Amino acid sequence: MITLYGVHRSRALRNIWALEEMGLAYRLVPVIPAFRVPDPAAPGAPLNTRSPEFLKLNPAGSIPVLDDDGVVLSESLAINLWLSRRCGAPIGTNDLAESARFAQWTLYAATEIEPHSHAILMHRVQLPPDQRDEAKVAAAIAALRRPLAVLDAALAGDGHPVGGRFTVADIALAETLRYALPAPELFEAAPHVKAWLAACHARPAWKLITARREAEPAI
Ligand SMILES: N[C@@H](CCC(=O)N[C@@H](CS)C(=O)NCC(=O)O)C(=O)O
Repeated sequence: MITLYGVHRSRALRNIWALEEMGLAYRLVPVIPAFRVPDPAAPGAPLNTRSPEFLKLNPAGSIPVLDDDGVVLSESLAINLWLSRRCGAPIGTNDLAESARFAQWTLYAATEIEPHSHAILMHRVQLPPDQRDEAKVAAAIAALRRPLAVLDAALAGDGHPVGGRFTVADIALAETLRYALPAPELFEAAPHVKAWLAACHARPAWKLITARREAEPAI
């Protein structure tokens, strides 16, 4: 049995997306980021990332965590790489070379894209207005121009980063790039990326999980 600890309004969304695309049965245990809970240590507080029982699962104190029949993993993108082996094609793979390419693009997403796209999301959307810094947004946009050009060229071939089909590599890239959407000028300069991301977001699994995400309480 697969258990995923997290909520849709978090990086667990990329694992929920993969699980839905793969058609794997799973149980979702809501664990809320502690910073959204007014008093995370209060008796009766909802299960959160500072709850002692959750810290036993992930001492790093962050969601998501996956428990797949006793294989307990943290790090959202590593979880999707595990799932890709577990379920095989078409979303995953059991082919060694393809698996390496999934890792390549997943690490590219984690190291070259997410730090900058996350800065855009924070400073254009999530932080209170008095804490936003447009200089940080400008630096993040500048840093993302090359990765977007690299991905644009990769997508110009068969429309996907790996294997000519939608895979966990698409999920890693789409979910990290989504944070940069508040900087639309980046996507205007990368037309293949823009069209590919729209196609990712037109998928039935994405529509299902974003509807659930909207219905989820804001804390
Ligand atoms: N690199 C980690 C980041 C996990 C992470 O930062 N999760 C956030 C929610 S999106 C969290 O749990 N924050 C809770 C906290 O900092 O207490 C991953 O991709 O899984």
